[in-house]
Amino acid sequence: MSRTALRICPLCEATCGLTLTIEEGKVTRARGDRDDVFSQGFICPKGAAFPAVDGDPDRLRTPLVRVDGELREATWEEAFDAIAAGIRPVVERYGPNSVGVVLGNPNVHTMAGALYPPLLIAGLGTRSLFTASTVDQMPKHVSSGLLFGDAGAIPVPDLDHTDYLLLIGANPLESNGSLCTAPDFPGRLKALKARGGTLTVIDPRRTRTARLADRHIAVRPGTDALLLAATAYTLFDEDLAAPGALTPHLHGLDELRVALRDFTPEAVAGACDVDADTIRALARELAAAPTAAVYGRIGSCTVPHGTLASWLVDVLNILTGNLDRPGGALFPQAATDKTPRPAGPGRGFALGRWHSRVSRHPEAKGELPLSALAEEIDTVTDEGEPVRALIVVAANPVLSAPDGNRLDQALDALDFMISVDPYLNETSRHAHVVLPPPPPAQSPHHDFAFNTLAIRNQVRYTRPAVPLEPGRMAETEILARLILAATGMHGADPSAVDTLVIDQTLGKAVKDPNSPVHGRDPKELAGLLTGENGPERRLDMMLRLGPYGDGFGVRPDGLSLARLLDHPHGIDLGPLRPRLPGPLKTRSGKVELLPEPIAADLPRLRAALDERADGLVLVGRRHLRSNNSWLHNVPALTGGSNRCTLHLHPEDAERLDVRDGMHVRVKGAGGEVTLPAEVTDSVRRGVVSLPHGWGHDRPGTRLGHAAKEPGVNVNQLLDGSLLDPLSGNAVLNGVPVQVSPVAAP
Ligand SMILES: Nc1nc2c(c(=O)[nH]1)N[C@H]1C(S)=C(S)[C@@H](COP(=O)(O)OP(=O)(O)OC[C@H]3O[C@@H](n4cnc5c(=O)[nH]c(N)nc54)[C@H](O)[C@@H]3O)O[C@H]1N2
Ligand SMILES: Nc1nc2c(c(=O)[nH]1)N[C@H]1C(S)=C(S)[C@@H](COP(=O)(O)OP(=O)(O)OC[C@H]3O[C@@H](n4cnc5c(=O)[nH]c(N)nc54)[C@H](O)[C@@H]3O)O[C@H]1N2
Ligand code: SF4
Ligand SMILES: [Mo]
Repeated sequence: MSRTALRICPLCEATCGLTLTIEEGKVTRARGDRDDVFSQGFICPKGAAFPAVDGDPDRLRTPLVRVDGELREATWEEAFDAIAAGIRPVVERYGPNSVGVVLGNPNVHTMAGALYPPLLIAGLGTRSLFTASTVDQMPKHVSSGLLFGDAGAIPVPDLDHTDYLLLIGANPLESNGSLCTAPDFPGRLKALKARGGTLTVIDPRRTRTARLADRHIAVRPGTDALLLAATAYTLFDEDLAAPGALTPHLHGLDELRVALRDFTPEAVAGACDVDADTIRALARELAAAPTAAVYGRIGSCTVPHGTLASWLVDVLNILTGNLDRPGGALFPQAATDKTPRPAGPGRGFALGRWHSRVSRHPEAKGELPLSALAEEIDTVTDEGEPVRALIVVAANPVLSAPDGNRLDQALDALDFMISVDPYLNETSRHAHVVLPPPPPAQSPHHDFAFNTLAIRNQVRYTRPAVPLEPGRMAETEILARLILAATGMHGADPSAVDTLVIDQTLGKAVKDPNSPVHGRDPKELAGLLTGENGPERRLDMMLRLGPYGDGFGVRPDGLSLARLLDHPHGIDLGPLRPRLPGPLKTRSGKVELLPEPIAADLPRLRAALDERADGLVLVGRRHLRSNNSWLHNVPALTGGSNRCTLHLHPEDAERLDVRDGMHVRVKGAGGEVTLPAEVTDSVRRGVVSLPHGWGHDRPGTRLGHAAKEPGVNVNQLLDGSLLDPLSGNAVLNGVPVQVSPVAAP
């Protein structure tokens, strides 16, 4: 007997709706759901491999607990007993900051990851929080925080309506898009061209995306902030700056003009290796396009001037009048967003409210740099306690963060470590307790994060496609029990966590004059919530209080969980619409064009005008059939062109006496790796490229397939000292390396 069930794909940010075929409790096939309101049937090779990802025999089935130095299968009760016994003494003896929390990328792809980690951090009261954001998009949060007063207010390019798209350091043909949720990104780029629009791509590699472009600018890695500053300069210089309807919402336009005056196209050309005419042409095209959207991603964030580049992306959107207008870059409005408050001054965005203990890195958005995790564990200072216990949820920093070898040793020295992870991998192998979440088919799904970054407002929810296997525990329950065990309430009913959140949220809402439930009785409202369990009731509450919600009966045709369950393929909430000044939470109530921390960082950018990399620099790359460090164990997604090789330009290869397929040694500040070279002119001269997430050759893991073709860990080339100072984001691109040929092993 076979049946089908719907499941939103969790394997990238595109959030496609899938139709799963289920035979005898196992997922045997995945197709695109043609009726999905957002993805309309699109699926990529990764989504098609959902059954293999879900059914990977190496996924852990039971918790593991370390006994006499060895990880052994255990019951859930034993695992949570061990957690309470392991964490509490550390908190009580050394204080809350001695317990670190590490959150990895899949937390934005699970309901559990959205709903529980904030409570874990608050419950512990720890400031030792490290997440994948500081090896990714933290610069964008910081620039949004400074410009708009809200680190979460990230404008999204209006892909389906724009006339001109400028993509900077993004390769959506492989990544399927990021901070821009758009099922079938490739199809949407082709549609842009088909309707006569223009695509410009800035990338040191001629990627599949760059091949689609009308103009490809192969910038020198790490210099985008200079290039964008010169583009903004040109808009002022040629009287092309025309914010139009945005003008009343702007503060600091004249100061911005003055601040950019040194960044002429001629001044930046040498550093960027882009001629001044190209930069002027880019500025003129942006200004002339009826609508245009500027968008930057990994290549613009994971670089020394990541925050400045991210800021300049929006500066260009603003100067050309394209922020907050259809066809430009707009702020989505998700169904679970908070009730919009009336426009006006807000509390603003603060940076550096505290600092890391060892290198004194400022916090950003409550986080410390993931690059600093190892030193926060292994270095003793006069001030404060090192991190002695670690709770890792859905993260593999041994591969995804700089200097994995040092982190490997640091993790080994911890008093206690917990991993919530389906795999025994490079990171979780150090844990004292491993808590495995069920595979995705057994988990419910709603995209709390990505709906706030989607190119169309829409809402979807899928219940588990297959019931939990015997012995499994839902990840929501795992995290709720983990919170209780780690905060001194071990053994309490896990639903108490959800009840607490619901009571607090409703208690606040009834006191908020802008809330649709102002003045009502929170107990009555809690009684109205529907859902089969705590997480569903919380989703119901958020939907009903949200901008499209039924307000608990105030707007009878508004959203609720029940309404959503009646629409299994989702509910479309329309195209992105202008929202300013609504999203602004700066103290001035305006867009702050030249915030003080940005102005203070400009001298560092000015100094970069004279920098010239004389040797090779390293950049990353992603492959369509991969996802960071954790899909290399699925045979259907490895092999072919998805290999860990060093891309090298033919002229560099010749100079170094390297031939295609030959092994090369790559050396960086943090170490060296040896791997095959692939000679290709898809990288520009002076640039080599290595994918991340590889290096599956450490002992004590259970990744049978990945270990056969382990690849090397690119992040071993980094020593963790290179950061964007404003955001604490790791510099992963534009890193100096040396390459030399070696005899094949
Ligand atoms: N050099 C270089 N390094 C990079 C990058 C780069 O471009 N270049 N990219 C960076 C970026 S953008 C990111 S986001 C980070 C990612 O860094 P991480 O978040 O550390 O890495 P992932 O490989 O995504 O691993 C996540 C972990 O989650 C586990 N997992 C998978 N599904 C689930 C689930 O449903 N629940 C739970 N609890 N766990 C799950 C996996 O087994 C894996 O151990 O890497 C960064 N590192
Ligand atoms: N298939 C697949 N999809 C993924 C992932 C994956 O690992 N595999 N990871 C997911 C995650 S966690 C994220 S954050 C997103 C990332 O999504 P994207 O940002 O689209 O990802 P990348 O493919 O790394 O594209 C970054 C591009 O920046 C270029 N680049 C490097 N340095 C510079 C520079 O200094 N300047 C400029 N202008 N460009 C530069 C690189 O050559 C590369 O082509 O992808 C997500 N989707
Ligand atoms: S594009 Fe992303 S969300 Fe869509 S099927 Fe592929 S991996 Fe899944
Ligand atoms: Mo990421």
